[in-house]
Amino acid sequence: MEIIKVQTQPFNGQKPGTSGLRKQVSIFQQVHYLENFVQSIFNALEDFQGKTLVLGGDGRYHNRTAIQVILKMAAANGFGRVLVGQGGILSTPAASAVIRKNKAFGGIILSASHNPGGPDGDFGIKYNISNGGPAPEKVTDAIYQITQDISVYQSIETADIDLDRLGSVKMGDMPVEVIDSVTDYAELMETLFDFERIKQLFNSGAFSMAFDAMHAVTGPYAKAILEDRLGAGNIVLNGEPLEDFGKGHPDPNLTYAKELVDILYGTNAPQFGAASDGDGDRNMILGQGCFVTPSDSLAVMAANAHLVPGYSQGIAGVARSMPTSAAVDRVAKQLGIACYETPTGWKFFGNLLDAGKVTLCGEESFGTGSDHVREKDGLWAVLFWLNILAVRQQSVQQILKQHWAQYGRNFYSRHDYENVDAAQAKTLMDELEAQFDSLPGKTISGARITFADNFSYTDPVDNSRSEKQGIRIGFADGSRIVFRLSGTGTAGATLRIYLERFEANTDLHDLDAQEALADLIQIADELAKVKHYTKREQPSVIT
Ligand code: G16
Repeated sequence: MEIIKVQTQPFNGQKPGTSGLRKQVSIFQQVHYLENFVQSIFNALEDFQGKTLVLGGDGRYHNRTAIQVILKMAAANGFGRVLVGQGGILSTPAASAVIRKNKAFGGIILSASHNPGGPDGDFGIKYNISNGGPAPEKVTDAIYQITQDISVYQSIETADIDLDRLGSVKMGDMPVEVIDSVTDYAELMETLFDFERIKQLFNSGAFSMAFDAMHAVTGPYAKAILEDRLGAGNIVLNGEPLEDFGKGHPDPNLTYAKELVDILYGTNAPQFGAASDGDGDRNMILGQGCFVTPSDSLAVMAANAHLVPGYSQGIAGVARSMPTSAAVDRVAKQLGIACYETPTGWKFFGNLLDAGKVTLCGEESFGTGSDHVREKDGLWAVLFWLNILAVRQQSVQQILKQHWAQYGRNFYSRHDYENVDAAQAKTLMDELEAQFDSLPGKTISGARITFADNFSYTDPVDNSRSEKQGIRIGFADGSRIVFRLSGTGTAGATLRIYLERFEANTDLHDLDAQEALADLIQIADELAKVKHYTKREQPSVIT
């Protein structure tokens, strides 16, 4: 096998964001762009020679091309073998499961998650370590450093392999195994959930569901697990993965999964609805005419984990990202278990999960997961809910209402201003921060501010420190407004405003969240001059 060394020059801006490097496809298509980043990943790693790499992506445009490039570079750089999903497909949680099951050295996942795909859409790449989870900041920082002065990458000259044929082939001297994308993952799910009981629920004749795969990666997984193994019937919508996601925006929320939302809020709605995103790690949970916020979903899961076989022995602790509502904190308190608050980004849960400090974790950004893998997991969350529904024999709405009655309701909403001017968004954040000293003690529209800070986090396992993870404004009644700039967008800046208010009074639990949070929405605008800096009258997405 002849290794070729290709001279190259650094590209600006190859800095991984909240979850890997995400850019427009046209940027990734520049000569050497992908190669530079892949070589920088390899250069940042040590002692991987002869070891196994897992490789797969969400099937978006450029996925197949990138996989062939990475295979050749993996061979030239000395990996022992690569496990690649059939057709280049592996959902993010499935990739995590394959890394763990095969004790691989690590994995490369090609995805821009919920961002649109196609020639005019986005592409992305991230590295996962041997625990199956996203590389921690010290690794992504090292990768970025290397991208800034890279001058050569290694590859081999050889024909592409057939990604659609299962089995072992060689890329140069390196074996490549094309594996079934679903099997390992489906088997793992069977060890966690009561498949028999869920089957009975589907067979009862009184229960049906709709699952929206949004033409993204979960189609084959949902068909294999929900339709074939659990006998749910024909319940998968948009189940064929398409390179441009059918020109949709594969983000499972009330705005972008409108087709599913209309079904669940329409006449003859099924009892349960769910959707997942581009790479299968996010989930949205719906009942008949009812939406479960991701923050509430995490809390309900924690409170009902004892009903689910994989978790019935008890959960060690829970973790949530800082902007996620404190609903799960209340459950943790009642269960007498620890609750950790981390910065946004699944990578921050890795150490807590590895150390056995937490079993369940979740984020307001439609992510929930557990220690079964080291990524958030969309279908896992759907199965978790199905297991709860099968045991409790109640509707989603009943379960939610009883939950609020027991723990109180954390009214919650996130307002996104997408693709606003980046400089203006930064000024908004800077000006907010400049007010920190004067805010505590101040009363705005009847609400007294008790604290204002920029969240920082010290990892309790390795003591690593992460600063400036989002501006928090806290109020005397426990309400909270959080301001953050997204780390996953690729155009302009996306401002996220997270609003939360606790309500103990059951009589008020049926209020619409936007109504219950109206005062805070007004205060957020006043404090940060949101309309002024974003030049928008309304958020682009409300969840
Ligand atoms: C990624 C991260 C999540 C994070 C989300 C939103 O999700 O893995 O941990 O919550 O981005 O991040 P931001 O608010 O910075 O846009 P995904 O599904 O895009 O990989």
